[in-house]
Amino acid sequence: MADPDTIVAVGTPPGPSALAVVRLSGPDAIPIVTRLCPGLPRSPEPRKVHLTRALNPVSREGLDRVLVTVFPGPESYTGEDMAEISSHGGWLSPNLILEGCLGAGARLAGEGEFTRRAYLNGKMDLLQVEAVLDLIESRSRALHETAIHQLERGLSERIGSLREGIVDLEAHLVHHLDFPEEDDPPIPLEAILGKAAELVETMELLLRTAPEGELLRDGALTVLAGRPNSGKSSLFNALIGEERAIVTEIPGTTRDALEVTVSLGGYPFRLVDTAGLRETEERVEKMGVEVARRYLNGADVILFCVEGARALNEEEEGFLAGVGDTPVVLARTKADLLRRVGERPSASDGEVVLSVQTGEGLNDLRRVLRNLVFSGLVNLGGEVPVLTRKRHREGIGRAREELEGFRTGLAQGLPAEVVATHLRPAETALEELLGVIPREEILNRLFREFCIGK
Ligand SMILES: Nc1nc2c(ncn2[C@@H]2O[C@H](COP(=O)(O)OP(=O)(O)OP(=O)(O)O)[C@@H](O)[C@H]2O)c(=O)[nH]1
Ligand SMILES: [Mg+2]
Repeated sequence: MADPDTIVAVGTPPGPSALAVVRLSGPDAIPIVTRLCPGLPRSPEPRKVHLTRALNPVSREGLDRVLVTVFPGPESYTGEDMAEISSHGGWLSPNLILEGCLGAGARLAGEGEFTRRAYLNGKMDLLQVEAVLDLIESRSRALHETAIHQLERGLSERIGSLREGIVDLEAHLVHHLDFPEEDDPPIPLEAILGKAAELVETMELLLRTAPEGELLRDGALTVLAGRPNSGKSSLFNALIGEERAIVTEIPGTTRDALEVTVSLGGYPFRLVDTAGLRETEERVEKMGVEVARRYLNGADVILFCVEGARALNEEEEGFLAGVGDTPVVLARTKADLLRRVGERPSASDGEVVLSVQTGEGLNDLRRVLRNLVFSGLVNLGGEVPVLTRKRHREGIGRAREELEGFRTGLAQGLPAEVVATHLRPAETALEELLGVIPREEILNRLFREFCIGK
């Protein structure tokens, strides 16, 4: 590989803040930072913080008082020589320092280029790269925890040991083949079959986390639905903790669908408030009802609002009968009004009695939603690494299929050299998951999601 450029970026978001960090990586990272900060020793002590002044290397004008740390490669994030300059935040300091670095010979980093270099230099595998992205973007504790676990190689180690298991199978099989027929083979066929079954089982355990794991990244699409005036927008506002949707006593208030991602009980939900469902000739409301139906078609869960204790009318029963497999939580709204008449519905499974006025039932609702959508992950309690991307599901799915082909073939008495052809593709699928061999198109797709400075 050609000697890479030295890249630079501001690693913190723009705007007023106490601190900002400009980072450099590449062969000239340390010379550039010593040019920018002439008060630094020529070879600053690694990983030690130096308080000094940053000057524009050309005009010599003072830029800020800064803290500088250098990380000579390979013991750095990217594996290259790196330097970090902590300055005051705001619009100017970090950008003037950035310009100074550019003037001293660095190039502006591309999206995710620091992490790309870390990967290409073997500092992290592809699953860890994805975890960096999830960690930065997570808005719920559940995704955050999963990302940290992945970053600490939780998933990588599991995949790594699956891959070793397959390599072992290959070795056993070779042994089995080489053995003269008259003697007992050192590893009986049953043992090989048993090991293959174990590997398939582990893969299936991982695959079972995928549907909920993938929802951790986007949030479960949760659509509020119900008759006009049933309290959908009020509940939406209460759950997001902000008065985002307009609430009035006039039926048919909401027209546009409003969408906000929130964490409920530590898990991410994409809440959508929609227009109340009813037959209407009013043009705008009718369009709102259409939009509501489109959202409902894609919903992971429906939060169906009905006022108080009243029985569902025919229209509502019809709606619920038509939602197919989509899980429904029935929110019995405006419970504070019920208390006055002393008539309360008894909460049952999938039903929550609540009031946005008193706040009663809201925590129950959060818990019910979490347990309904993320029951698998809640029950696993972090004991199994979670697959959070389609790429993970497809990779392990392919490996599982090949291994299953191997196992059934062997069990049916197909010759060992024939069934052995399943093992290499299974291994390759897992290697691609770890990114053992960099593939340009996978990298490009992934790093497009990053912003500059990561
Ligand atoms: N007392 C009481 N009133 C509520 C409660 N929730 C909603 N309301 C009232 O019910 C009326 C309708 O509430 P919205 O939240 O606008 O109902 P909606 O289902 O969004 O109605 P549309 O947008 O027209 O479909 C408003 O006057 C709210 O103040 C509650 O918990 N208690
Ligand atoms: Mg509304």
